[in-house]
Amino acid sequence: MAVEPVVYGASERPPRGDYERAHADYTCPQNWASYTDADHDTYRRLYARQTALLPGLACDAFIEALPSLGVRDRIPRFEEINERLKPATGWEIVAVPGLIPERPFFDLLANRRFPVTDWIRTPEEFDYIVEPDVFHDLFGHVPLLFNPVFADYVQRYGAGGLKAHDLGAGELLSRLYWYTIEFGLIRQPDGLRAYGAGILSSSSELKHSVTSQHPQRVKLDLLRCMRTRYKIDDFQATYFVIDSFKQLFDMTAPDFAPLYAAVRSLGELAADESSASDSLITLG
Ligand code: HBI
Ligand code: FE
Repeated sequence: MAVEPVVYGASERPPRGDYERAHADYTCPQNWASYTDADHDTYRRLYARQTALLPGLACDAFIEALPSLGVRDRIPRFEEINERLKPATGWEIVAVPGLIPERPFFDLLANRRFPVTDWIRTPEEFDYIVEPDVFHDLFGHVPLLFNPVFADYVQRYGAGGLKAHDLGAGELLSRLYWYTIEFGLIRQPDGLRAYGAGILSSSSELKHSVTSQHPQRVKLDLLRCMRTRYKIDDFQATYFVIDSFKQLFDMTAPDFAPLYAAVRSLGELAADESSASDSLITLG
């Protein structure tokens, strides 16, 4: 099927996957047999490198859930993960050819179906890739879907996204996705840790997000977050910090429509801009 370019973050990019194979809801078969030995080896090497970096930087809930992905020496079959995931939190992962348009994306999340890109980066892209590939989606996003409270937040996010899309506020909600599900930090009793998939699947941003003095870290406030633009191809200049997944779930219970109006009247903030009302989180 012909597919319109997907707005992912602030830029439109031609989609990379094979969308001809996608159904109307953009899901497609994983086609596990099509992975090459090089693909499986890339996954194995990415998994090994990333797990070695987690202690002291990734949140406890992620480290605890990671083994639920199962095999680590090859790309897992999605149905193998679903056999464990569905009973755990009612979620299942579905294969997609890559980035998909906003509305079908929100619709999948609202129905506890997480879209996982079916292709993996080339060995030359080992250290960095802008678009999400199967390693980013599986390693970064799927483990926390085994955590009941976080899994409920992602479903609530999807439902909110559908409403936002119909109100023309999809970009504002994509900022909430960006600064929580992709790049969120959480304060644990033993210190700051990462829970965002974009950080957890990055060999360089994981340490940076939790230990660097350079970025600002702001206590998550929905309005502040939705006012804040983001960069998709560099470390974040601002990270938003929560104290628990329950806090994240509870704060997204009310209707977002008043927030959209407030963003419009207060105006937007650049990714590295600070705001007088920020509650800053300092290191150490
Ligand atoms: N599509 N497959 C996929 N994965 C994403 O994370 C994704 C997407 N489409 C749009 C999107 N994310 C963001 O713009 C959301 O905030 C809507
Ligand atoms: Fe992602």
